[in-house]
This record gives sequence, C-alpha cells and structure tokens, in this order.
Amino acid sequence: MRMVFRWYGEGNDTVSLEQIKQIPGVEGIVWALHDVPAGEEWPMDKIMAYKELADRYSLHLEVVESVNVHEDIKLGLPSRDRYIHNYQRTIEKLATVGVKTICYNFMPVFDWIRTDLYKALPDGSTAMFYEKAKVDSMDPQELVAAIAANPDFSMPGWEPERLRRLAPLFEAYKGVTTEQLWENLRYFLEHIIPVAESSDIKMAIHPDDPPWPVFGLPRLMTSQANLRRLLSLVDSPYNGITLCSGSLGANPDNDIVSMVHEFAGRIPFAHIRNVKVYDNGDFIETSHRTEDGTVDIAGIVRAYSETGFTGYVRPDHGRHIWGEHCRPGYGLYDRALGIMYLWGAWDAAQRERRERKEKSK
Ligand code: DNO
Ligand code: MN
Repeated sequence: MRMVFRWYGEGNDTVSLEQIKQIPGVEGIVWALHDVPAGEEWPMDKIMAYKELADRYSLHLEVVESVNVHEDIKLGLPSRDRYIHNYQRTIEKLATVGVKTICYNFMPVFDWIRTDLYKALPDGSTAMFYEKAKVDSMDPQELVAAIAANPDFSMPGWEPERLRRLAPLFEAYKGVTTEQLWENLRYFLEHIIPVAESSDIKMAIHPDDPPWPVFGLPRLMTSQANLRRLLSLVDSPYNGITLCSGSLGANPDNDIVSMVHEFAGRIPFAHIRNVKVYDNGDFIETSHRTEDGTVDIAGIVRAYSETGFTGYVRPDHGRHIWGEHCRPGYGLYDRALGIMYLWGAWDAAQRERRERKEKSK
C-alpha cells in the first residue's frame, strides 16, 4: 500500500508540507483545486503551482480528491455535456503532471454530512458526529427555511453560496428517482472512462456518507451490492472505487473486509478510518484503532495485504487532539497516529503472509 495524506493547499490548511513529509512512509499528497467550481475545467497554471510545491518536498501528487461532478450531470440535464467535456479536459491535463487516480463522488446536493463537528469524546478530544434522528426528522423544506431565516446557517464543508442555492436544487431533484440517478451515473462514466483509459488515470468513486438516503434525496454508493453494480456499469479497471471504511462503516451491515476481497483490483484508493456506531444509528469518528470503534480496521488492513493491494491509502479523518486547531477532521496529530496504526497492522499482516508462504513451500 502507498501512503498519502490529504492536503488542502497553502493558506487553506493548518498542516504544512514539511510536517507531512516527516510522517513515516508518506509519499504523496492528496490534493485538489478547491477554488475551482464544480464543472469548470481546471486551469493548467494552478495545476503547475501544486506540482512545483510538491516537488519541493519530494512528495508526489498522483492522487486527486476530488474533481467534483456538476449537479447538472447528476440531474441528467442537457447542459451536462458541457460539464462532461470540461471534466474530460481536466483528466487529460492532470495526466500531464503524473496524476494516476481521481477520487469523486456522485451524491446529489450534499457531500458528507455531520450534525456536530466538535463533539466531545470521553478522553477529552473532539470528533465529528452524526445524530441520525436529527437529520431524519429534518424535512428538506424546513432545512431550506432554516437557511433562509439564518444568514449564519452552516453545514460542514459547505460554502454559503451553495447553501443559498439549495431550494432550487431540491426542486430540480424532485423528479429524479434512484434508477434515473443510476442512468445519469452510467452516462457520465461512459463518457469519462475512455478518457481516463487513454490518460492512464483510474477513476475512484467515493461511497456516500452516510451510506443511506438523506433529506429525501436518492443515494447510490451505499452497499456492497451497489458498488458491484457501479463496477458493472462500465467494465474497465479504470472504473474503480475509493473504498472508504468510515463512510461505509456507518452502516454496521456493510462488511468491508468482504468488499476488499470482492473488489480487489478495482480499488485504486483506500480511505481507512474508524467510526463508533451506536444502537440508535448515531455515529462518531474515533481513532483508527479497531478497539476504539465499530469498524475492524486491523481486519481490513489484513484483507488488503492478503489481496496484494498496491493502491494508495490515506487515513481520512481524525479526531482533534492535544489542543490542535485545524479543519474539522483534518488535523495533523490524529491522522499521523492513524498512519502509524495502519503501518503496524500492515507490517504484521505482510509478515504473517510471508511466513505462511514459507511454511507451505
Ligand atoms: C469522507 C471524505 C469525503 C470525500 C469526498 C470525496 O469520508 O473522505 O469528504 O473526501 O466525499 O469526493
Ligand atoms: Mn472517505
């Protein structure tokens, strides 16, 4: 496995490239042009600026997260072709600086959702939390009204302009069924994957977070069966998955170890993090250690080792510890600790695998 670390860019992240460089085994950054709106072609000069920065620290930029998909593509509007064209050009440009994997998601309207960014854990650290009943009980119209009534209303990871556009977006999605969303995803992939193939860039869809429908909007990337269906939409190694153990793990029915085995060869990128899921469906992001949450992190890492995984891995979110002030989920300390846990689990699994092979000779 090849360890990488998400970095939001200079002036946009509390963690420095110098710090990232000192985390054992980290070889590259996971990056994006966060100031380019979804649907626009990424400008080459901005891409080059990242390349120069990464080069200065001998970190690679082979993984991009995310090139976001314009809502018109998800909605299947006629204007989608223009945005798909821009997406294709962005893929080609990214290939010129050595990008090998692009993570994206296909969630209508919302990316990940949490109800609390800094919920206290018993040890005094804080972490992102999801209160299921709170989201379930929120009617989309109430949400739109709450945003209209409160200019300071915020959602984690959401720019205010996007929040203000929420009402028309909900309106637009009214007629979009789950099956139509699948069709729109197929259309997108049929146009994108050939360009990914010729650019030698693997597309890796991120699961929906949480992995169930929210605010009455359909969601697709929620389960093993649905990920299987995604892979069959366009049967190419360039149509792959960002297997995120935390997003999928919020539903304890999801067997991630089984997914690692089934989807081996189609997982260019792995997000490995733990969540603690409560009986009422609430969940909190905990440290990476298996014992600290509901997800069998050590078992997942062993499964990657057993399947000969050679893709990229990042620790995904962490808690906020030791008084660190950072982007929610994206501090230095807990993610660095997470990486060391992942390496420990990986090295143990690799050794066990080697010894097993030796014995069977
Ligand atoms: C959650 C995170 C996500 C992810 C985007 C990918 O697990 O990894 O925020 O970055 O959804 O497009
Ligand atoms: Mn993730």
